[in-house]
Amino acid sequence: MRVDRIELRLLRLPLVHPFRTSFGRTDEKTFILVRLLAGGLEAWGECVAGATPYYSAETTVTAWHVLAEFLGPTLVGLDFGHPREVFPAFHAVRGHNMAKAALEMATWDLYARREGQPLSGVLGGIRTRIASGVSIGIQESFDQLAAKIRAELDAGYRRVKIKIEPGWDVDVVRRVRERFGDIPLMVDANAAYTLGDADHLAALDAFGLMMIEQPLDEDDLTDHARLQRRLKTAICLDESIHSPRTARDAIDAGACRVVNIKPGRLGGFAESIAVHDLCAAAGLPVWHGGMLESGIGRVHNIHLSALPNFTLPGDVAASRRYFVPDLVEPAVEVAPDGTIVVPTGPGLGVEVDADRIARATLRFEALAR
Ligand code: OSB
Ligand code: MG
Repeated sequence: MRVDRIELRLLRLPLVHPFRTSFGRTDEKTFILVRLLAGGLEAWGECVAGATPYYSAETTVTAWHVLAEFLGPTLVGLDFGHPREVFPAFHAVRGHNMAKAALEMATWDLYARREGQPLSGVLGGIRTRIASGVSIGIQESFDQLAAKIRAELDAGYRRVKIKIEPGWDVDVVRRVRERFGDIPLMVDANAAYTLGDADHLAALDAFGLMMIEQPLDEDDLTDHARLQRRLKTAICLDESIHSPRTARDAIDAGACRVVNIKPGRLGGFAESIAVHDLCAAAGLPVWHGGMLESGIGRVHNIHLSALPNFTLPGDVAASRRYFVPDLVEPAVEVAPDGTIVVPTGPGLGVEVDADRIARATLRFEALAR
């Protein structure tokens, strides 16, 4: 298989609701889409690098640079039999997993379309529907948070994750439990704490959380292991897990009991499947994270979530929480039972709306063989 042409587009889309975490606030989404053309077929990928380097080191500007100057030329020069050969072909480029993933995931879409199979089928998915949860940002007040939780539970979502930071944590969780009882609840700190906060975080043990996500620094497996020994609540790692090797090291160190898989953070689907399989073998459940993706990245995530060890509801939710209209037809919807259907058509299995993409495009570049 050879890619004839790669198109890069930088898009900006307003978010339906601003999203605030311990690392910052997002009002609009700036991101790169990649489109591959090969043998009369087209395929799509979405880069999850953001406008700012606060979740990870990559940004839309670094990703564009690495895609246009290094990864794009490598991919157009590559004759590959299967998309699992693509990530290894990018080996000479250190890091830049989000840029790598955008192209790699598009090659899986291309391969699936060529095979006439849904993307989930070529990835090894077994589910026809996936369980959906929501990630709720830091709010101005508890009442505002409670209103959001009420609306998401009413929409059917199967688990609620709330973002925490110092000053918006134990008391908020206590009040959520008082108001909503025994709902499936977890928290995400996005690395806002240090091991010195261990006693404070241990106060969360009283509330029966499903897990606490990424309490400490991205590169600190050792302190996560110390903290995990101190807590009854399971630690889930997000930012820390950027390769199958870091997943193995985290598991061996006892740094977590659950793993959040985001293909953008891991460099694509092949590496995500490797982490999925490694966690399954070690007896750790995984779930699919989200990066406020447009419909294109969102549908990629839905297909990967169909793999067997995605046993916990993920952050992959309905389009209407993020973008109205979305870039795909039909938009992603959540059923009243909190599930999302895995599309069954070839590749992504949804239509991409070229006009909406054109209207949101700020920058364009094409690379050809
Ligand atoms: O930590 O999971 C995270 C969004 C952007 C960056 C990091 C994270 C998130 C989310 C939102 O939690 C998940 C979503 O709704 O897409
Ligand atoms: Mg997270």
